[in-house]
Amino acid sequence: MATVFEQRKYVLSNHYEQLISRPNLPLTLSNGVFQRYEHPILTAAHTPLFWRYDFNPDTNPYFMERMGINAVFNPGAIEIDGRYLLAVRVEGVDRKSFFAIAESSSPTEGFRFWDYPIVMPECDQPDINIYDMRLCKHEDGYIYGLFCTERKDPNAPSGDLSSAVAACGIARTTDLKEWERLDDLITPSPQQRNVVLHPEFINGQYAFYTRPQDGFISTGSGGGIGWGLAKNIEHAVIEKEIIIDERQYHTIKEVKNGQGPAPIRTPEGWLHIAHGVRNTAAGLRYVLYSFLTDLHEPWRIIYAPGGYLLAPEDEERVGDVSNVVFCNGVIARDNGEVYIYYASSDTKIHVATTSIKKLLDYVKNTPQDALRSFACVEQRNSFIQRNLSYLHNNQ
Ligand code: M1P
Repeated sequence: MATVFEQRKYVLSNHYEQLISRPNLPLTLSNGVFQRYEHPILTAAHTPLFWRYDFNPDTNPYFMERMGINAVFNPGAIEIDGRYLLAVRVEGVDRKSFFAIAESSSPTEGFRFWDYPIVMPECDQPDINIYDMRLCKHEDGYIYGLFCTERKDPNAPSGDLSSAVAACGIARTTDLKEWERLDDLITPSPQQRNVVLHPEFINGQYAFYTRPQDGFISTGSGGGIGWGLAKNIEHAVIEKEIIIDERQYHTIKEVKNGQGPAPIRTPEGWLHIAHGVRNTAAGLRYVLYSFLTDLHEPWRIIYAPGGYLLAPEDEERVGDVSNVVFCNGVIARDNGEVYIYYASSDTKIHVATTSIKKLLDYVKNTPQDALRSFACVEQRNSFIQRNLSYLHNNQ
């Protein structure tokens, strides 16, 4: 008769293989801007069993989970030689995040984690938690990973075990396996999160989208997506930081916002995906929005559609931090296809597919936020009127 160990190992291994090889079909209906899929592409259950279970029957006769994984979310993304690679934020049950690469030959299904998570070297001042890596293939030849490094606030009063300081960690690689850690980014702001490297030199310097913030959670006076240049990347210092996309009262980004992945180069400008946060009686709500910046001045917004591009829907709305979608990874292929990798509620990872052409159409033809109900009704009524007169004249 099979032992408990053998039975459990058999059942769990079968279930795991079924999950990993499950097809993921596009949903039938869409808004035409992007296409959602029926399943998340990665969940905690997709992490290898040998990350979580001791496979030795002598030391684990009940085949118990020894080192659980709580969630996988907020992945950076890159395509290398037709392989789709995600630098996933993996969170253990101990609350600590780390990075691990998941790979597939398909952009929408079949992602498997590499055997080992990334060993990210530490700086002189060790990180307590690292997360949300933005991958950027820079024109200097390296792949950079910019991420949030979080450490306990040294000035927190005794007894305050929550206050933390967020900064931008920088590392580079050529193969996503060996990483060289560089100095953390220095900026005029006390804290930073959601910092993203621009893929090209600007005036011979490294260019960054930033998100200055006064505190760990609250952006305080430092709201908005910022922009700054640094002379070198090994000891990157931004001396002058400007805000290029401000938070705004009673919009989807009234509380905070942040650049998502590195922007996508298109013939008409740089396409950006970002997240905006508003307050509700049920807490913060995170949505994705998009805008276009000038090709030669990537800090200057030339199209800013009003409202959100993608908001949490159905099961995406529930998780460790509910009512959140967050994106720090996108793959834009040479043939114009775009894969938006987004996480829901700090718990799992999904893909939405679209194209450069569709996103350009979206950013150019979606009206700007009119900012007042009266103006929004005017905007919508003129839209309805154009539609009705078109329908009337073309029946
Ligand atoms: O919990 C939602 C998100 O909160 C933070 O983002 P922001 O700094 O914009 O508020 C990050 O911790 C992010 O990882 C998380 O998904």
